[in-house]
Amino acid sequence: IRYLTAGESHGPALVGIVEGMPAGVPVTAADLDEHLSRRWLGFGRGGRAKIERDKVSVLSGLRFSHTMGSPIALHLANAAFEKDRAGWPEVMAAGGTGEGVDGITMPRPGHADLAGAQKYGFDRAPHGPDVRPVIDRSSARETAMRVACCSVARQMLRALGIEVGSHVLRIGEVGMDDPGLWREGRDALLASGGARALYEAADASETRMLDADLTERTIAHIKEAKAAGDTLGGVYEVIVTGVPPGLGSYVHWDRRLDGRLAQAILSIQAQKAAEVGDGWAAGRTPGSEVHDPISRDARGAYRRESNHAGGVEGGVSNGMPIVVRGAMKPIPTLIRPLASVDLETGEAQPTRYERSDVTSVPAASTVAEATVAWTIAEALVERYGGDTFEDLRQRLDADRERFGME
Ligand code: EPS
Repeated sequence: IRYLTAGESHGPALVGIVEGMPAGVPVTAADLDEHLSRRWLGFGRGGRAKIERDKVSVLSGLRFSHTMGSPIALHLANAAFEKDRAGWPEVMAAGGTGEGVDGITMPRPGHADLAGAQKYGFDRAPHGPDVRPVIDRSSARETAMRVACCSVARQMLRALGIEVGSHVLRIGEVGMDDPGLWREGRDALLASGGARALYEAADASETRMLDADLTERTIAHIKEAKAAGDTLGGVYEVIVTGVPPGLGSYVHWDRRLDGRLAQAILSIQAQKAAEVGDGWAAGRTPGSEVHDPISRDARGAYRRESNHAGGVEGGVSNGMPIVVRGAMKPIPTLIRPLASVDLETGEAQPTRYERSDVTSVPAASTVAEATVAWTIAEALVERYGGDTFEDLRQRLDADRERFGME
């Protein structure tokens, strides 16, 4: 299965194509909209959050609330295109010559601006340098269409009893560093309702954190950062429950599930690190405390008492929940100026402020749910194949029986 997105942040729309989904997967536009609205959760978003509504239009591929096996084409309008008074229809016009449109000549440190302009030649565009094309496609606005596309796969997982959820562990300096403080609460949620219970509990917090006291302290920290003209990054965790053993493979580098999960995280704008299971901590812990002992229950099913591996051993899912964490850098558009150089004059000059978010870690955590869901769905379709959802489900059920999964 694969998907493509197109669209600029301040162009008229985002579009996406999802290809290769089996026929017969139950999906509606409302299912996709639910995850799109979750992407706007979280304290610390800026002015654009008040403008966008993000309701998807399904142009093809679904009939009577099910996939048909044909490509699924999705459309999301950018409300900012019309509603902003920035003249986007002129600035982003597909035709004409662009004469009279001011170029953006100040690359912002931390954005794709300078490297992107050098790559595509916008540092010497027809009417002088203009990094606008880089800004607009590298923007995390694109994640709206990614969430829509990946949510199709996510609905397939849901119909198979596989759920994906996330919660935020840290924003800036405030975080849940001691896993002893939150692991029990998280595991109780997972035991009661799988990863869906986890994301629903996180959604109830303005920072998507499981601890109420920490949510309060984090909101205060975000307010301080905003007052100081600064921005904040953070760390979040994505968990997948209901995954059978056997997804991914150890036989070749690009089939390893853990490598593919890391790509799912690092493919998201502004993410700088990904870890599976104990991740970095495994590098400083002795083997006797890292590896998850194997046992067998009365029914003959293999069990693990712990999950330091994060559900993946040798690049193959082992039947335990998949655990992946991501780290996001602070948003590089700051009120406080950063040192840069004007591409027009070559002179040193501080950056100019544009509208931005103080933090979007809660949003990133929901986008990571989507991209991780896609990776799991892709590995599932590889293993069980199927032009029809029913065939895939029957093969998965047979495996679950074999492995003694309830
Ligand atoms: C973004 C900058 C902001 C965010 C945007 C991502 O947009 P603007 O430049 O129009 O203020 O609001 O996020 C979204 C639009 C979104 O849908 O999440 C950026 O530069 O990445």
